[in-house]
Amino acid sequence: MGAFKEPHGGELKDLYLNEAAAEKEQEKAGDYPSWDLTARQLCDLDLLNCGAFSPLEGFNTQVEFESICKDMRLPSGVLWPMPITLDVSEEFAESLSTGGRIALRDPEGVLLATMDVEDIYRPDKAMEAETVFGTTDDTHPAVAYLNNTSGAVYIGGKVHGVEPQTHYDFKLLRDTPAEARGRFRKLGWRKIVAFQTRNPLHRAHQELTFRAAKEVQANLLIQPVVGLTKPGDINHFTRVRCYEHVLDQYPEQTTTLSLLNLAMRMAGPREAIWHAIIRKNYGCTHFIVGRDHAGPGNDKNGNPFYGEYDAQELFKEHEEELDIAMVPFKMMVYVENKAQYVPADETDKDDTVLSVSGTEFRRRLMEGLDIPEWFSYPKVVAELRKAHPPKDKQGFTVFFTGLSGSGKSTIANALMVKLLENGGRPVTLLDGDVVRKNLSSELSFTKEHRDLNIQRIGYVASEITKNGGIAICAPIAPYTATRRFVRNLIEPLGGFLEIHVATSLEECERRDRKGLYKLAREGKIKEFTGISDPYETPEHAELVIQTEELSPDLAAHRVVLALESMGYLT
Ligand code: PPS
Repeated sequence: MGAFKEPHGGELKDLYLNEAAAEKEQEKAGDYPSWDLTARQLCDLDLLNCGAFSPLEGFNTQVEFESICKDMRLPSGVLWPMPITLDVSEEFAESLSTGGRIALRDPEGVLLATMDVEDIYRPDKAMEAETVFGTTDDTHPAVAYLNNTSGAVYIGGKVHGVEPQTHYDFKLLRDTPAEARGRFRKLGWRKIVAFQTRNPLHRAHQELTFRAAKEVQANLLIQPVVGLTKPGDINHFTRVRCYEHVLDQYPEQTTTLSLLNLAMRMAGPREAIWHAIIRKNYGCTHFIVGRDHAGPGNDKNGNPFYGEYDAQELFKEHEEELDIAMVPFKMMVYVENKAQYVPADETDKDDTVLSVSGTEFRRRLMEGLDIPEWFSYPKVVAELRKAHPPKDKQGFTVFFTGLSGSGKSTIANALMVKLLENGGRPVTLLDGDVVRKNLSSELSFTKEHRDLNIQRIGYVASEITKNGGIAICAPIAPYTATRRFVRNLIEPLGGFLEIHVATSLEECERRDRKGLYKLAREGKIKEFTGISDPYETPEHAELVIQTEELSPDLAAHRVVLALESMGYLT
């Protein structure tokens, strides 16, 4: 690594056609078979087109794919650790033959690129999982993706970029490698150390990155991933606002921020090498590799997929030929008595070392508890709190289920009034009857239609919950699997409380408020729940209400108490 290496060196494979050629390709593309790119493929194509994946010139052919999987190299011998493949469905593959071209489009149908069909092949996915990710355990998100999401056939061939993808957010923070190199050149930056991240940055990260830059006398590029990261990560909109606050903490003119539209694979050591090659393409001379770089978490036995420092070791093996130097990440800890961060291996034995784990940080955020100033910056914490309000500010769904006439609607109405009296959040009641009149007026009471009805209710409730409101649902919802579907849809977005209104069939029939049971017994209403259609009793409801013992008012009060004890109401 030359000490004053120009940051703008190294050949970039920019795959975009010139304007005239792109126009011609646009005209011809109407006749090509057309493929709508998946979210991951959109990211891959974006980085292929702009040269971030140089020296790749397209999606991997079978020879390239197998060579990358087995040897971590392209057939030419050049180091490249990650297969970049275009997976498609069987049907689409059947419509193709080698020698032709296909059109690659975004979800709106905009033509982004065309591609030569050089190769159509069925990958050995078990081999891919084993060689690239070191496991076939689909707790690994990329293995799960391989097994459950990606198509059975891969298409390989050169890509011809027609139009860059439109990004509507943070436009000024998105750079192609050529633009970043140009920026560095303009600034006179000759040594640049890149920091890759998929998480919000706190004080320890600022200390660490700044120290890393000082250590190698380089400027700093914070380059967070805004494409696809690990499922469950904080969305990039929130993170970017946080990064902008952290940027103010570095001395002026030392550090810059640029977003990378990468679809991460969480492949640990191989991913570190891949990240470094991308950063070299961006004109960086150094790359920070930390503990458990791009780690996917634990496997199904609770053990980490990769060793803590495997990524650093693999990097070291290839550092020479990578032509970008590694700056190994030093864990920084806060020493209270010195009121400063120091590398974990440089503390004295009498030091009081403070730490907040990621899990503890998330817990404090979720519960609205104090986050100490030594841990993060107030502006960062404020952004995170806005995006992840404590439970008493989050949306939630109360999902009543029970037989017709069990009292669901009455209790749901009483609950709605109590919640409105409480104030603070908008309340929407999705009552069975009312939904059937509006949202599901064309549906019957077959199993298929009942499921569709509940899925629609679940979808509306999930949107309300996501946006901080309260949804009260009161359908019969007789099937366990469909109720579980709704729970799974909503739980990641806010609270979910399933309440079984367990009035017995005999009591419902005795009350027969709408006269429906009589008609059902007479066979005048078919597929009537409890009479001629099943009701699967909930086994995991948060609350069971016996209306024979409880007035609607008291039942609604019990729900309020349950919501309070779960933290959703104060
Ligand atoms: S489901 O199974 O959840 O889709 O049912 P749901 O939409 O909640 O049903 C709403 C009301 O439809 C009336 N009704 C019937 N219920 C059950 N089975 C049959 N065949 C049927 N036909 C009409 C019934 O009054 C339901 O209202 P509630 O409020 O539950 O009494």
